[in-house]
Amino acid sequence: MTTMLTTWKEPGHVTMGAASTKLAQTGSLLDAIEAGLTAAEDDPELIAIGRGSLPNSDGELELDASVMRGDNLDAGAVCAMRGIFPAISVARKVMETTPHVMLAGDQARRFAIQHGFVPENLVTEEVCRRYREYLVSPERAKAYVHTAQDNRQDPPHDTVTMLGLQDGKFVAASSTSGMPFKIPGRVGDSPIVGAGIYADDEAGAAGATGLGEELWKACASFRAVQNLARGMSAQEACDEVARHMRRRQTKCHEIPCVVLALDKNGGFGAALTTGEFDLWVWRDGDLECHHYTQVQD
Ligand code: SD4
Repeated sequence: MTTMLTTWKEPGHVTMGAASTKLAQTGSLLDAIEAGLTAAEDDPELIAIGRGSLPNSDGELELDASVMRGDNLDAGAVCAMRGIFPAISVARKVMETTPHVMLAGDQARRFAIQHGFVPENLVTEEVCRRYREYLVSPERAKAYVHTAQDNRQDPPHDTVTMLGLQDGKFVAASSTSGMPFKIPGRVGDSPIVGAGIYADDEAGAAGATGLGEELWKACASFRAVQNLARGMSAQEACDEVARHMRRRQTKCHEIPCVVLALDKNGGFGAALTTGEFDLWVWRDGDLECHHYTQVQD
């Protein structure tokens, strides 16, 4: 039995399609999750991950990605890496070929080039257009990406975080361009083990998406996995994290912070501090989309 979870409506569709195809070809959960995130990074329509995603305040894309396996707690990550696709594959290379967990910025890019990745310009025409809008009206551009309050239809968030369980083994991974128009060099929760992802075969896996600063302060993913280790269901584990965040961190009342989890029985859950969220769940060929709203205090 294999179960995979992935975040947000739009990128989730792209991600699960590629991940399930890869799973059928290779049988490897790690390969499947890498393929899912790679497909989302490659899609220029998705504005929060990889090619065509929203830039920092200098107009440059700085990408964050991470992967962790629950069998041995190995992990790899890159942060603030420019002009390399796919970031998730560089994170996997860090995990599999170095003694380190994370490489940052231009040195992550250098490592990637040394391992055969080809530098390229991931900034599309649409990114340039949105960046020009940001230069004209920074507050409006930021308000839009945080709340979609100007009624445009496209989603304000679509960082992709994936969790998987196959024969008792967990994988967690995430890829993102981070918060749009961030200060150059800013790194969010997504590449941080314990914040954006965590996996431990003794308990389960968890991941996060949303306002990275708050998710990181809460160590949201580690906290959710600790809850699983204490015997909570995946839904209870996520609810506890979201409630704790709402109680302790007022900034997460304004901008969604989402945590998702997968337990040893394949049970899943998600909870968020405000707003709405869609989670895709794939189980041995069956795909469902679950909708969530703000956790009850
Ligand atoms: C970050 N957590 O860099 C990411 C952003 C995100 O959907 O998840 N957006 O803070």
